[in-house]
Amino acid sequence: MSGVGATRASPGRGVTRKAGGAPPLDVERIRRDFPILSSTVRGKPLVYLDNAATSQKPRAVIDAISRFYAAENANIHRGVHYLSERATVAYDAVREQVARFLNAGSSREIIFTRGTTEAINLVAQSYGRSVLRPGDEVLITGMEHHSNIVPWQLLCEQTGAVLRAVPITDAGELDLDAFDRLLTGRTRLLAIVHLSNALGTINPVQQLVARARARGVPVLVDGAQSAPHLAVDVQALDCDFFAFSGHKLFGPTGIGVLYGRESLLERMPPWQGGGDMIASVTLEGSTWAPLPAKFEAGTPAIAQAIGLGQAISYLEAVGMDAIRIWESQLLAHATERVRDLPGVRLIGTARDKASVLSFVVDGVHPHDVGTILDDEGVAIRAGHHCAQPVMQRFGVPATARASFAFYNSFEEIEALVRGIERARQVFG
Ligand code: 7TS
Repeated sequence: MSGVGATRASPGRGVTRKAGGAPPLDVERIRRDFPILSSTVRGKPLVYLDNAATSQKPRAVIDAISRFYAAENANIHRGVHYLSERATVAYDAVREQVARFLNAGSSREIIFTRGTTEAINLVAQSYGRSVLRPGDEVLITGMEHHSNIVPWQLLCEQTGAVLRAVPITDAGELDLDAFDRLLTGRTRLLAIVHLSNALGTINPVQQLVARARARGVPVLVDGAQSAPHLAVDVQALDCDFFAFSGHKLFGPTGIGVLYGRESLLERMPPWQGGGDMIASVTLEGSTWAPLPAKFEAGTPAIAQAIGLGQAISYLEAVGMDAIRIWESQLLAHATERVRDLPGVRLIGTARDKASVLSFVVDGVHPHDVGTILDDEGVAIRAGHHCAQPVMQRFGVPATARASFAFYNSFEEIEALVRGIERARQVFG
């Protein structure tokens, strides 16, 4: 590993272990690793509850990126010189790290992309376009982010295939009977969100993958929201594709990951052509590089990959299990406090949820809730969350959404509650 990976943050500082028990988080100490969390906005301490949109970055990530540009910058896979070799080693080491993080069988199964959106488009355009015929079906659900809807709509227009969606219940869970009816001999691909960004629902992905694979249907899992909050094991899930974004996982923007089952990736054609993805080029034709390079045309996001590696190291030092426990406590407390406020309706009350609390307040537009909260230094998101079909299903134009990360505290939930109460006083 190059010097890039040698200086690790010490997230372990932020974690204390109790003998015998689960390791609780020392949130105060963790927060000190995230410079932005000690800032003020509009004269108030920042309360950052918009983690589903993007998460904040620990100093380790910020420093790794600036160190790369200050001391190690070079292009990869092409230079014979010292810096290029080091950058190549550092970049390739992150691929190994991601493979371990997801428990992939091999780093050949890890493709770097710009993010979840690009990863899904890659599967649609490479796998989907080469496999789908008129009348074939792609199955999604009614709780997908637009980035797991629109690429399939484009693909269906290109191929004559048909897009179907599993409906959701009033609680925001998948209708599993409908799922069984919609998964048919015509289904060629199932694309399903792991953790819904608009509702917080955790879908029973392992069970759904088993049902799909029993019928020979490959499955893509949109892990944009799950990877930062749940321990992910792609071999246990047995999915064929899994996508996530670096910037939601405490890493930089501009980098994401597509995990793909090697046997499928081997059969898929490239989706973009250019440097680095070829074995040889003549003016008459070209042959492709082996995995994973076949799917990574052009100079990749090198510094961002290195930042992502640091983010994963940080998360692993804190511990995904400890994170899950703390975030469950936060969500349970926030749910209780917000649900009990007069005039508030929660959107998304699934039995299995994580990190997301969506709600509407009687007589107050979600944008007004967001503006009043912003006045108090509380950052939430108000809108359709790029999940318009979810809004249509629940008959609301938008929701207010607080979304949590492991650095959030119970005090911050009180700030959220005070802000919602104020919004009711001002507008209600
Ligand atoms: N899938 C899900 C479930 C998401 O929540 C998002 C982004 C994406 C895909 C797309 O990720 P990207 O990194 O490629 O843009 N979700 C949100 C959100 O909830 N608020 O802003 C972005």
